[in-house]
Amino acid sequence: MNALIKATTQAFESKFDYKPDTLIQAPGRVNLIGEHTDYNDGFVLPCAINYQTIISCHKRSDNLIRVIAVDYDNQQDEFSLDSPIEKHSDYMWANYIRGVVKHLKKYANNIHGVDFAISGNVPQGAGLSSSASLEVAVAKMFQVLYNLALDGTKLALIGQEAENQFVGCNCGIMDQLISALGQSQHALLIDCRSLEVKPVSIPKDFAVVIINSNIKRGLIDSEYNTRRKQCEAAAKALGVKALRDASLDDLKQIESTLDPIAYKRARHVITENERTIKAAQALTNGDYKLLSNLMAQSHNSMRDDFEITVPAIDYLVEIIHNVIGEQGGVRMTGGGFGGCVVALVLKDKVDDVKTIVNHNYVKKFGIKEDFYICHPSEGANVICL
Ligand code: GAF
Repeated sequence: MNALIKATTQAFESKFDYKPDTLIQAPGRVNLIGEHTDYNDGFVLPCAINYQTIISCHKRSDNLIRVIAVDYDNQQDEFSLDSPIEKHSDYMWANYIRGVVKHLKKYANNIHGVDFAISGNVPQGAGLSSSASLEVAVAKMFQVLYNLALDGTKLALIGQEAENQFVGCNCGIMDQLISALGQSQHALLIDCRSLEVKPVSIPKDFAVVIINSNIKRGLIDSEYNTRRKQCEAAAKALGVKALRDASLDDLKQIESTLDPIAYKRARHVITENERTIKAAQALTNGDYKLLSNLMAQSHNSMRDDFEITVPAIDYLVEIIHNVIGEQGGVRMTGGGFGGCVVALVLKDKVDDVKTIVNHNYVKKFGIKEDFYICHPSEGANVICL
């Protein structure tokens, strides 16, 4: 984090010729269980991680927004709050910022301009929510600089609105919400309908290990939208508002009339909701055998029913499961089609996991993995030096 603070502060000073007075951070996330359930009004169990977006900033007295993207060769964007905010024609990164500002303006009419510099170390395109952390960091910056009466949930909703309506990705609320509300040493059980959150303690002797397959997440946008439509079709056939409202028995009753693919998608969501609630309970009770089984079932369901895993990810899950057994759990995390595996591992087993993956993964798939040993972290806040 110190390197990011230094880089953003230096970029700010050299471009704007004065010193920033506020530092903001917003984390990426890893989801322990509850995949593709958020947009079905269901349950998720993510934790914020100690990889984040950092912003060095200072408010302005006029209505200009000036921003430097340190990680994109110090590219710069500039726009005014006085004009309609349109998409940037060249810089994709700028659209996350423009989108947040455009949507934030609807809920805060007393904001003015800001100068800021951004950098982050959440791996991009790995399913660890680098974009959500950027959106939430920008929303948090305005909230802090202009003392806005918007809580973390509202900031997350603004980030999601920006992503859905401005960037054009139809994501659920999980990523922004955990980036805004994460708690140190806890995962959050989130009810994605009521947006109620319940902290679930992660035992100190466990590490949250993320293994990046480095498989580029191809087709993620189109496949994500297809999955959403299939879930909506299943909910409609069941006569419920969202799959959250259906049971496995309800689903079985309409099996003969439902498209078989929609049936499998719905079965994943319905069973994943049950597993997520049970997993939160298992963590609370210290029942790691149950947690291990639930994470294994979750992975199999993503592989067989939701069909969002790839062979390299299935392989990583299999070899890691063989090492940790029933003392912890492992599964793919995030939207799917590549990306990362998450493992809850006893700290004294972390080296064994690294060794088995180091020895086998590159040999079999010709790609080198990356490891991130994480700890569950605080959501978006002001960094006090
Ligand atoms: C992506 C989305 F952004 C989330 O809202 C969620 O649906 C997730 O995929 C799958 O669980 O991260």
